[in-house]
Amino acid sequence: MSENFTSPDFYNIDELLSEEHKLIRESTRQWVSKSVSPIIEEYAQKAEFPSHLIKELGEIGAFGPYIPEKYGGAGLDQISYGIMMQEIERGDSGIRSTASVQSSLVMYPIWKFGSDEQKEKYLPKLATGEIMGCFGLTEPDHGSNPSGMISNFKSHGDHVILNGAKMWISNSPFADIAVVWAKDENKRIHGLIVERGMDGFTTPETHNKWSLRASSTGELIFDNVRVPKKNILPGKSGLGAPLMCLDSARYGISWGAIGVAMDCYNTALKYSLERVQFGKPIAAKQLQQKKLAEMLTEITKAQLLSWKLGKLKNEDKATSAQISLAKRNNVDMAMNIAREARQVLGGMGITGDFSIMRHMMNLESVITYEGTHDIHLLILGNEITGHNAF
Ligand code: TGC
Ligand code: FAD
Repeated sequence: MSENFTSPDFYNIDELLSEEHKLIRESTRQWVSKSVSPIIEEYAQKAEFPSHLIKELGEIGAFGPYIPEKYGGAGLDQISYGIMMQEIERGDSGIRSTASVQSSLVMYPIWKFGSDEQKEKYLPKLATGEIMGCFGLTEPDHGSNPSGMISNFKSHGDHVILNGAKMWISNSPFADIAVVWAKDENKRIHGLIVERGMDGFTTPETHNKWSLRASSTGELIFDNVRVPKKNILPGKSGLGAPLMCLDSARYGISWGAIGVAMDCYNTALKYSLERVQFGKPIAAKQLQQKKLAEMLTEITKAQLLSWKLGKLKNEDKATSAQISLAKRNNVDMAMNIAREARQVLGGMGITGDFSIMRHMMNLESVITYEGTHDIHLLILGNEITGHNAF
């Protein structure tokens, strides 16, 4: 990855960005080039999360960019949030995961559905990274269908008793708090803030991943955990509450995927200009040019999609189905570009000397989490036809 990375901008999309957007992009890009790119391959090879980046992510404003400043956020717009996710995911999807879980899945629900006391207690510390959070929705037997969840709590004086298990939870092994979704005695879903150290609450790590190796993933186990009632998010209940958080995170992923695609495209372009076979750079061969031309076409379409979605989000007009379309399209686009770019590099493409193979493996998680590729198709199918085919 080049120190002086310049993003492809074939349609002058920069004209659609404000000076502030471009400054945010430049500063995030510089941070990624300085702090992420040089170390990330080594951490991925070791399957270790680079925890020293947490403080720096807080310093560059990657935790809660659109959360109001009075709660420690940066008070920026949705396009700024997207641009930050794009630049961070250019470095690695796992680092973007950490930023988007903290922002969209932990800070967002506390900000949107939390009490004043919860907001004041948690948001400023989450914004700096002094404390880290995770989001527990998926269960061993309920992934695409979270409404079937069995995690539950029963009232017990000023506490509730929480039981159940969550699986595939980003950052759970080191998180200080977990925003957990569970059913009350009436089978209504609520969000609860569970703190590390509460008796009966454990977070075993998930090992042997070939994807998102520089991100820490684990379980959340609740064995009669006593959670104070004041830790329940009072502002919204029902499945719609966690789905609103997912809308915010899925939007950020639509931008993040563009960052991965840009990095793969740039790496393939540079390599194809330098690699000589049959007496010429392979960039002079029609088949390689087809790959590069199609990559640039797809990146350009994705850029326009996410930018327009960001405008709609700024106006609070983006629908869930529009967000599904962008997440689904852009992650698929990035996967196809990573595969093609890997081939442009021939054998070198499989090594850790280049970022492409790591990106490609990471994308296998990104296309699965936050709603699988097929679930987003079904969300669109439902929107178009009015028939729920889940
Ligand atoms: P359904 O009956 O359609 O809806 C239930 C209630 O929710 C409302 N609703 C929404 N509200 C806000 N935002 C949305 N996007 C909403 N979608 C639906 C809906 O109106 C209804 O409200 P009400 O008042 O009538 O009760 O629900 P369903 O059970 O049929 O499921 C719909 C489906 C399949 C789309 C949903 O379950 C789904 O999206 N499944 C995928 C699960 C998923 O994405 N899990 C992600 C887990 S978190 C994660 O992966 C983090 S990775 C993080 C990282 O590392 O970056
Ligand atoms: P399943 O739901 O079992 O799906 C298996 C296959 O069946 C998929 O291809 C799916 O598309 C398909 N399928 C399912 N239903 C239908 C249907 N109705 N029609 C047709 N096909 C269908 N979750 C969290 O809550 N918090 C996190 O922080 C988090 N982080 C994650 C990090 C990683 C690295 C990974 C891999 C996952 C993470 N997840 C997290 C979980 C993720 O959201 C789920 O893996 C995802 O929602 C899919 O659920 P599942 O794995 O149980 O697959």
